[in-house]
Amino acid sequence: MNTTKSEQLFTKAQTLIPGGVNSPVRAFKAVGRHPFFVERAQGPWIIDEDGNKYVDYVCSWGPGILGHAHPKVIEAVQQVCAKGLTFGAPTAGEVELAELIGTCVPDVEMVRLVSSGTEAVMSAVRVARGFTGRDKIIKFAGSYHGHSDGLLVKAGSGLMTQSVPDSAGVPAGYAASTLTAVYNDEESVRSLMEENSGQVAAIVVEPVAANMGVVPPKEGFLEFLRRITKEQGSLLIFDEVITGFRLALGGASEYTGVHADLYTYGKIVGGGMPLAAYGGRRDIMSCVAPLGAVYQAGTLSGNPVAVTAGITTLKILMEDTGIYERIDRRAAKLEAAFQEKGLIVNRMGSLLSAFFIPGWDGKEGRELEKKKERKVENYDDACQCDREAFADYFNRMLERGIYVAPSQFEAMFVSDAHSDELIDKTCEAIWESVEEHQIL
Ligand code: KE4
Repeated sequence: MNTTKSEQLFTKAQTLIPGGVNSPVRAFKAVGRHPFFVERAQGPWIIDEDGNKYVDYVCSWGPGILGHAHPKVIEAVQQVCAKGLTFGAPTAGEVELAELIGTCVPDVEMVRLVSSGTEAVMSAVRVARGFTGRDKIIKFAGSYHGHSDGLLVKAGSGLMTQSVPDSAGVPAGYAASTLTAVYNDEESVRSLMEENSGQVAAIVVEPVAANMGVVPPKEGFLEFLRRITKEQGSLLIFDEVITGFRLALGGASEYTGVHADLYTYGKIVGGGMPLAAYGGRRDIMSCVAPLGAVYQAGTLSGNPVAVTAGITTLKILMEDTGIYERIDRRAAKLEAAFQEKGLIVNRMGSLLSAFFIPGWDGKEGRELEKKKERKVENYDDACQCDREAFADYFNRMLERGIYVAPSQFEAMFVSDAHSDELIDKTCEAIWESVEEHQIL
């Protein structure tokens, strides 16, 4: 595969941009090769600067549920651009998008548009603190909620309750108000809530975790979080930046039947443009300035071009909810292909991850207990993966023209543009790529 132009661009980019990329995961460091530079994308295809074509299962980390450059979205964006790119003043489109979000997710009685998922979650947490008058929040090890200081934390060694910064530059003081529990572990949540009774403003959870690989909630886990937050006077925040409008039109709350107090959205809600949102109960959102005392603002919040992409995308999804059955069915085919090769796969709807868990235990080469009993139900489980085996699989898939996320801890996304024929081609590539590993 000729990658000359991408290599030249990457060399130059690294002299101008940290790591040569504008978001770390794009640097392909986990898979030991330089990234390709995208020239254009269409439907399920991404074409790089050297003309290589890939079937894209990253879908820009989630926004691309309709496939790239959907004609209706492109046409709507082109038309609205001609009217001006940004005004810093309210527009009718913002009202329409707010109404559409509330139609899709009735729990979202009021919503504020922002420019990124990070901003949405950061703001939702601030609102929860302002509404409850409490400082502490609980998140889960392995979950990612954007790069705001208070959420760039991880479980401290030893005491699970103490979080430590997960990035340089995050003051210990910020981490101190964030407690870290274990996903799918009710006891870890209960003990934190009891130790910090009356101090927890909110539990922030990915209702289907997708940043440690895909890890669905165990039966009853979300219902437990709903109960214990109510008991403790804390709020429940569903971070649906990935799951929103993907698992169902109403996201995880529709898919699971569990209802949160606040929700955050990104990716799909902006139709691929820089737009995200946070919203929920009217009494809580009434705390947001200028209505209430919780300040949050943004020059490009509710940007008319991004809003148009979001409106067009949501309308397409609302007019053809059959998309969800189609993408779920196709994702199930991929799941089966991985399972036939003995891999552990977690899937929820059109979100899935195959985990490269070593078939052998350490150097002794002793076979682990039967792989089929192995599960990935939290971050510690996910960290057992053989990342070298994953990197080999990634590169073998890329050589076959299939682009999956360049990290074991990211999800595989299926879009409506992935035809059954492409899914079958991908299954063959999986059988060939995984076949050559000795981890099974
Ligand atoms: P952004 O600020 O990247 O728009 O959203 C942050 C965010 C918040 N919540 C969840 C559940 C998320 O997954 C994300 C961002 N997702 C990553 C991929 N897992 C974005 C890709 C990247 O960081 O480049």
